[in-house]
Amino acid sequence: MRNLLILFPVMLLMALTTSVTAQDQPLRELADARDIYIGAAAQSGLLEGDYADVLSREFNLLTTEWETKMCVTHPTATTYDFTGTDKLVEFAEEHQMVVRGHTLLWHECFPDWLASDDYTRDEAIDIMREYIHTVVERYKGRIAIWDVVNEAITDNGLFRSTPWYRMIGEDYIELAFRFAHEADPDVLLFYNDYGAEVLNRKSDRIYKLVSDMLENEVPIDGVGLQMHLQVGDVGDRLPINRQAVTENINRLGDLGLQVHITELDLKHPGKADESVLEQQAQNYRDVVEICLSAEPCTAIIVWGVTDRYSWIKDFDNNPDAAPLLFDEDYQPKPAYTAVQQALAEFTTDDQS
Ligand code: 9MR
Repeated sequence: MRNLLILFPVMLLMALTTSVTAQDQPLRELADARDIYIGAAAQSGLLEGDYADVLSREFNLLTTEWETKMCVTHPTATTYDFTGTDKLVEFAEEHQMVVRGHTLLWHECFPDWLASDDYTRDEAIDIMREYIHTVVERYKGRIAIWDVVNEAITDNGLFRSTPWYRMIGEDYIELAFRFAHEADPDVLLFYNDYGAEVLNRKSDRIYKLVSDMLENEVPIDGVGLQMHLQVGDVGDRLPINRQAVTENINRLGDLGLQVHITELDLKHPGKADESVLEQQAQNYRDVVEICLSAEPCTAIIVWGVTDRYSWIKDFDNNPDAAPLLFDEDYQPKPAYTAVQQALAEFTTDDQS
């Protein structure tokens, strides 16, 4: 009896602490407990004050938003510039965050010096090999995951006519993965694209691309689904159909690949009123639940820390765009709470 009397307050305290921490736990602690990554895209020029606090408190993974693209890292034929990437990698290391390097080959941010297409196939392959080796070897053991090729397939399921494609041909993709693997055999290598979340012509073509790569023993570890979505897109009967996304993730998983949700944000027209923010929160919850319910999905990465610096503002010419988890003043939005709750509470039993 005496034991029980002593134990009771201790148990009460434990129960209270558990319910409080479930509410207040940073996203990264909840994600760590599930052994998945929760990440954000980041920019080196912003790494101070609230931005740095929120980024390091909430996320266990950092993606380099634009400073590791070729036009930045290899601006002329004879020079490299790693200033921004170095700062991001140092910040991540200081805060025990994993780094996702984004991205080695992309048709945008393609350097002018290489843009003439005036190279033979062999010359282009040599340039690519030297470039990939230089970048990947520099961050060996520090950048754990690379988006090797970004957006190489069109919405119609064709090879996009990128400069690399024109200079080298279809096999530029597999060569890029082989060079990255040579440079760092331990790094995880991803193909990344948008609009391939559900089952459609594009995701079918990507599925074939990565299947062929695996058949040819090309080192590839995963596929990134960007998920630049619009509020109202995700749901059981909506364009980003939960079941279709889950099927898509699982078929990639059946090949032995991981899937990362790499660039998640949810835009909306005009200003976001309370009901838009609520719907946005529900959509964020949907995406997190999709990832948690599909075993191959091992990372959810939002495309920015705060609405203040989202790319959507410029892209949509909408100064009121609020597509992320934290508002302009770094306050958590309903979307944040939804992600937090889903990470804390979701079980596959919740699915109908
Ligand atoms: O958000 C990125 C923005 O800051 C850069 O100016 C831009 C060009 O480098 O790239 C944006 O990120 C893109 C990503 O790399 C690939 N998928 C689409 C993203 C939004 O355009």
